[in-house]
Amino acid sequence: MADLKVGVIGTGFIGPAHVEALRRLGIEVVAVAGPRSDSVAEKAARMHIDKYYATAEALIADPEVNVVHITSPNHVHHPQAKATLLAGKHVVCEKPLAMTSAESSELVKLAKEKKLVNAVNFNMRFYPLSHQARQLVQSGEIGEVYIVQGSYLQDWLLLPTDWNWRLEPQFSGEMRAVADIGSHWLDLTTFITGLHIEAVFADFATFLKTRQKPTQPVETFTGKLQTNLEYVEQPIHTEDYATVMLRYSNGARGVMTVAQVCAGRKNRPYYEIDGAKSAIAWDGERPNELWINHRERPNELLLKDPALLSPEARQFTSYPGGHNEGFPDTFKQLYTAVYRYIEAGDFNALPDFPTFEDGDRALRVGEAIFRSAKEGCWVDID
Ligand code: SOE
Repeated sequence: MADLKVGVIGTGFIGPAHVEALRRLGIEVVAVAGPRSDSVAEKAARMHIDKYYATAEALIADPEVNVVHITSPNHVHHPQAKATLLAGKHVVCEKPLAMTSAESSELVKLAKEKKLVNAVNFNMRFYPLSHQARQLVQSGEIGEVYIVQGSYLQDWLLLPTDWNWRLEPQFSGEMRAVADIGSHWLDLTTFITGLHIEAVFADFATFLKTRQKPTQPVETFTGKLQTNLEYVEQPIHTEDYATVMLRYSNGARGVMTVAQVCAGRKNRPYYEIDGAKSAIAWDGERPNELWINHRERPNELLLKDPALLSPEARQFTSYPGGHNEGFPDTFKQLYTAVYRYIEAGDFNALPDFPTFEDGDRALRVGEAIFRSAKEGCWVDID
């Protein structure tokens, strides 16, 4: 991968996670771009990256850059991904891919026309046990899937003084918890089951109708660390909470609850998939454990150990049993798949990572969820 040079747009919480993961694979990050020229210089220096830009456009135009990672706020994902593709460069874009399915379908089409690699950063697929769960379900070991249930809970937006750009629709879009973390849960369970969501029924709630916006910028998750800030009261219209009922293509049913106001849940995706023969369950706070549950014999607890995993799961595992792999490792494993695909250069081969098509589908599901929450009815997925 020597000739691949990467530029990363965004130097907040997730941007550095992309940089770190790429470096663990020996992939060179030659430039970063940030929204505020003062902090991007400091962030670049902290990451030992020589080149930095005050605008995404300048980074995309850099002739040395041939792959762009987009980790900026949601509202600029579409224009930055479009500019990257038009510049003839491969792109890895954080979720959600765009603000609307009209934008995301344009990106799918353009990437196909340009024959450029395109990925959406649904990194949770790359916990080793996510691939193991997929193999268990899709090989029929738990039988026909009846129920897909679970939640994704956090607490970093619990307090009225917790603030982030995700609370502002002009940056995040018309939804918050569903777009930010619901998209992960829906992509992960779709990846594992192979089932497509056909219809949704959603209930939203905004418990904090107003919040205190700090008078200076605050990065994701860092609000908990800051004190002595000055605040301005802001009205809030996006959802703190959502529960979504799901109907799947095989007649299975599901339910997902997402919220970022759940004290003590720091970052906890959870699913249980119940089949005709057995069930599986996974807790993101214990990502190296997978429960395999039975009716007529003792339940099993599978600990992440490459020696016990399927070949599909083993290829995305780097450490032996008992050496836990977590959140940062999922970025490394995702990029292992993406950059292996770029290196192979066969753009007709089926990608083994989430692409813009997955990002586009996620937006169509999100738009149906938003409509259902507004209209109070079942909504079919377009
Ligand atoms: C905040 O909810 C956040 O950083 C998400 O935006 C990420 O996608 C998730 O992986 C962790 O939490």
